[in-house]
Amino acid sequence: MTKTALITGITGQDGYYLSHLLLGKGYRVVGLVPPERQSSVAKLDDLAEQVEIYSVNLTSAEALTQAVEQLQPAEIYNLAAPSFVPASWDDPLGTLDLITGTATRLLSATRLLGLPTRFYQASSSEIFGEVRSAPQTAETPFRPKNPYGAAKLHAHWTMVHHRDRYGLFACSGILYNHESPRRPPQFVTRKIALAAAAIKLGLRDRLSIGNLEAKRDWGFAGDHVEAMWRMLQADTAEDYVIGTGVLHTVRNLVETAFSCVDLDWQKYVETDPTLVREDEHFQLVADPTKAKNNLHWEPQVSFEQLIETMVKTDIERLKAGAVAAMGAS
Ligand code: G4F
Repeated sequence: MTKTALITGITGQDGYYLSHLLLGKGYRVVGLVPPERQSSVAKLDDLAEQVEIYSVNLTSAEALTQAVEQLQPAEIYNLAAPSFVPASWDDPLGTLDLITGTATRLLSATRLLGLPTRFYQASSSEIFGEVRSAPQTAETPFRPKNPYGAAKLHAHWTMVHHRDRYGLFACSGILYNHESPRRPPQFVTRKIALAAAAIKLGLRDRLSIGNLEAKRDWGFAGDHVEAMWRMLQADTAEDYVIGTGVLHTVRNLVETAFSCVDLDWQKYVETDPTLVREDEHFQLVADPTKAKNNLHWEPQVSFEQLIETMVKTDIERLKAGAVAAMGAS
């Protein structure tokens, strides 16, 4: 029988790669997209015709319950979130409501309807925040440092409560940074890839960046969504950290991207103190051993391959006039 997968946040980067994976496995894929965001369905490109889109207000418990009842999904992937971390300082309450509220409403719907639906909660390394040890596992203490991380942690605990108290098959994937050519340009990998491509083509001449010494565990989004699916196929519902286990600096990222187009980054890159975030001395890096052992999951795409693909894709897009040369700052 065809399995139905319900995805919130389907029009984002991860929604695209997850839909692609699930369609390839024969799932019926249904995305819940708020009425005011229907135009974003075009971002699914070639997949837009292959998935079903339901127009549903994610802040309405009634609407979400109706959708779950009607669709009886085998799996729910709750990916919806405003994902740019600095923006969460501008709207802490809106961030909390979308992230925690949607998780809570979906978990409650599943429980109240008594369905055997398996539930994936998109969590984030931002829940670890001010870490005192590296690398991190799912057992590492949580000390979020911003409203985004706090909201993701609240959603994580809500999921744990539903698993413990009501026996739902629910899990969190605590994902580290995961990137692709589909990443919006305000995120640092895409910002740098797009700038390197545009400078190579003579479309701009500078890149302003924040802290060059900031470090992240950057992986490929296509690899990370595979881990989401594997978590829901496991015998037991458990939480996993998902990352490469390797830290790189923003400086490494810039060097790698500019070397893909044979440019000396130091001639083009300037630092802008207004883009530097406070408190970034923490080493957010995954220990993916549990995912390797239990889920047989390992990242397939290296940091260098990822950045090269992003830069080359942006060169092709710029040549085709399919993207503006200036990304967000
Ligand atoms: O690309 P970023 O903006 O991603 P960030 O804040 O780490 O968050 C991403 O990953 C999290 C973990 O998976 C997710 F929860 C979250 O939703 C999102 O997907 O910044 C990456 C690093 C930071 O250390 C930042 O300070 O790059 C540093 N950085 C340095 N210069 C910059 C810049 N980041 C941005 N966006 N722009 C800069 O000019």
